[in-house]
Amino acid sequence: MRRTNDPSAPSKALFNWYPGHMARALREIKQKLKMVDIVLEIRDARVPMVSGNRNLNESLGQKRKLILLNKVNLADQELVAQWSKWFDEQGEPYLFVDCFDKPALKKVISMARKIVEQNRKECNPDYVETKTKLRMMIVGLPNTGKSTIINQLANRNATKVADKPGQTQIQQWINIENDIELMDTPGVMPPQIEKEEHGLWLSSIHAIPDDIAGEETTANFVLGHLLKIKSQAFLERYKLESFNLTNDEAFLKIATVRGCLKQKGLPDLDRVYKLLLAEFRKGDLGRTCFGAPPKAKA
Ligand SMILES: Nc1nc2c(ncn2[C@@H]2O[C@H](COP(=O)(O)OP(=O)(O)OP(=O)(O)O)[C@@H](O)[C@H]2O)c(=O)[nH]1
Ligand SMILES: [Mg+2]
Repeated sequence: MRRTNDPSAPSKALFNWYPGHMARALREIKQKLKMVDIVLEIRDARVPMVSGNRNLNESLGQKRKLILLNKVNLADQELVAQWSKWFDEQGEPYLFVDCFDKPALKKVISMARKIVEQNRKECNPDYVETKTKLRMMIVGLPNTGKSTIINQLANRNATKVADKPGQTQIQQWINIENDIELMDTPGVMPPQIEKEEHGLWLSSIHAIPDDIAGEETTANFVLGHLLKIKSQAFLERYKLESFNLTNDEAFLKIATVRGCLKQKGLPDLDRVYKLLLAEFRKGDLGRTCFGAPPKAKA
C-alpha cells in the first residue's frame, strides 16, 4: 500500500486514472449510439454532479438521455431533496433510484419510453404511437451500479456485477423483455479530475480503485467527513464518545473496539482502513452525500 507522511495527500494518479479499456469503451459507445433510442446515464446519488462525466456526455451529442441517480438508499435524504429541486430547475429528466427496489425501478422503463415517444413526435408530427422495440444504452462512471440495474430489470444475472470499479470491460446487449433491449457498457471516467476533493469523493464511493489514492488516504478522508457531518450511526457503531476527536484518536478507538490489533496490542491501522471503507460503502456508518447543489445566481 502507498504510504505518505501526509495521509490527506493523494497521489497524482488520482487525477488521471483512465485505463486503456475506457478509451476503447468510449469509442465503442460513440459507434453504437445510432443503434439506441435513449441513453441511461447512471450516477451515484451520493455524488450527484461529480459522478457525471462531461466528456462522456459531450460524446452523446443530441441523443436523448435519462439520468439515474442510483444507490439513493445510501444518500442523505435532506440533500437528495435539495438536489432534486436543483435537477428540476435544470429541466433534464432524472430519477433517484435504489436499484434493489424493483417496483420503483419499473418507473425507469416507463419514463424512458415516454421520452423516446415524445422525441419521435417532435421529429415527425405525423408519428403515430406504436409499440416498437425500445433500445437503450447504459453508461456512467465505474461501480455506479450499471450492470446491477440491468440484472434487476431483466430479473436474472445476465451480466457480471462486483463491488469493484472496472468489472465490466466489454459491451453486451441484454434482453429485458420481448420489446426492450439494454446495452451494458464498461464504466468510463473523465480523462481528468478537476479538484483533489472530487477525486476523494469518487474514491470514497469506490468509483476509483483503492490502490489509486491509497486506502490510508481515502479512509482518512471518509473518517474526517463522518466526524464533520456528525454521523450518529458512525458514532454508535464504533462506540465513540464524541465527534471532537482527531483522526488518529478515532482510528485508535475503532481498532480497540473492533479488535484490529497487532502483537503487543498495537493498532493494525491497515485493517482499520479496510474495515472503515467497507462499512462506509455498505451504508453502516450512515447515509451521506458529498457536496451540495450549486447556489442559484442572484
Ligand atoms: N446499496 C446499493 N448498492 C448497489 C446499488 N446498485 C448497485 N449496487 C452495488 O454496487 C456494486 C457495483 O455494481 P455493478 O452493477 O457491478 O456496477 P457497474 O456500474 O456495472 O460497475 P463497472 O462494470 O465496474 O463499471 C455492487 O456491489 C452492487 O451490489 C444500489 O442501488 N444500492
Ligand atoms: Mg458493470
